[in-house]
Amino acid sequence: MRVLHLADTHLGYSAYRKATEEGINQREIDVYDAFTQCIDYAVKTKPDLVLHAGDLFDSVRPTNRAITVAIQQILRLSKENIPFIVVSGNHETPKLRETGNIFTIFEHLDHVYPIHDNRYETVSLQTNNETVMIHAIPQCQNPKEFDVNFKKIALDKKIDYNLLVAHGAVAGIKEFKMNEFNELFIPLKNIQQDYDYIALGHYHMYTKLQENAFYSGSTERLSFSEAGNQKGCLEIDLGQKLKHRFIPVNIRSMVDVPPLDCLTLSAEQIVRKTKEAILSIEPKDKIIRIRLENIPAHVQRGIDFHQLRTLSKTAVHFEIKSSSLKADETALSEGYKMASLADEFEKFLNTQPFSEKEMLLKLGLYYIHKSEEQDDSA
Ligand SMILES: [Mn+2]
Repeated sequence: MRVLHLADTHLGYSAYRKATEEGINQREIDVYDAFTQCIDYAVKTKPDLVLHAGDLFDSVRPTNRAITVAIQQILRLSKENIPFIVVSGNHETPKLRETGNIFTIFEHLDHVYPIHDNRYETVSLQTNNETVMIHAIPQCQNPKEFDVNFKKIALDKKIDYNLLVAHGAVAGIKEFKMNEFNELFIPLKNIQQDYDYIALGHYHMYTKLQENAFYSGSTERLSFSEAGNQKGCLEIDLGQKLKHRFIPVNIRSMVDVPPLDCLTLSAEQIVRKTKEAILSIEPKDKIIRIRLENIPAHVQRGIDFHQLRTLSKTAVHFEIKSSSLKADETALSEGYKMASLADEFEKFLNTQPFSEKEMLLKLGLYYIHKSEEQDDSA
């Protein structure tokens, strides 16, 4: 029996400002494309079933476009008679039950099994004379409810395969968490039962937890912390011995350049090194982050950030994160006392190269006093 396992497709996610010619956010399109590639693979290779371990959508109320993409792609599986079992993840599960789950729109599609009602459900199928039971645990309202659901699981030893599909952060020696406020933890003991396969979602990095348990990871890179990860889905062969194969999708390059320590560098050196980094990346169509750390305050002012941005304008997204020297910051906050707004304004004006300082000072003070009078009378 062959199973395709995917998770964390986050349909409806968008980021950065770059838009397509049609005016749609480029990253939103990228995310749809990655999901579509997984469905392409399923349609081509016809697995016995497809498991989606949650966070199909990025939010509780996905846009019409995200819903349309989901329906279109899931219908392709349905038409091929490929069962699709999907559990609701923390991103699409509403905090209040009365909001209703978007997964209800899948309820009347043939061969589609959306599991979203905050409770353990099973799906029993028969394919090629083999029987399989899928134990599915969606996101729940709280950790206690989640735990109670795991305790309800009963494996059926009479059938050929028992599979588990769940969404959450497995916690044992290491925690596979995303640091999201509503994430739920799956104690390692809950996945050490006698399952033939455990399909997990939530953690975005493709990870083998044990012989029979995997996170397939997300299908696109949703933050710079995922810059180095390959993305895709997992093909599982459940024969005498479990075989797994990672199926990579073709996605946009994301480059997170290792931070540059600028403590002892001049502005010119920083610009030169950053230029070199940009040119070696070949920015076109890529997503790039460059971090400049510990820049002394007086050096920071001499860096031509505009010039560096121009060099990378063919990128889909380019950001320079610069942090000034920590020591400077503390010195400022300890030794610095804020004077009155009028005094601060006068001091500031004296540092500026304007020729009509007298007039600006008079005008500025007039408005400051007027505003303070208003505050007093309010
Ligand atoms: Mn999640």
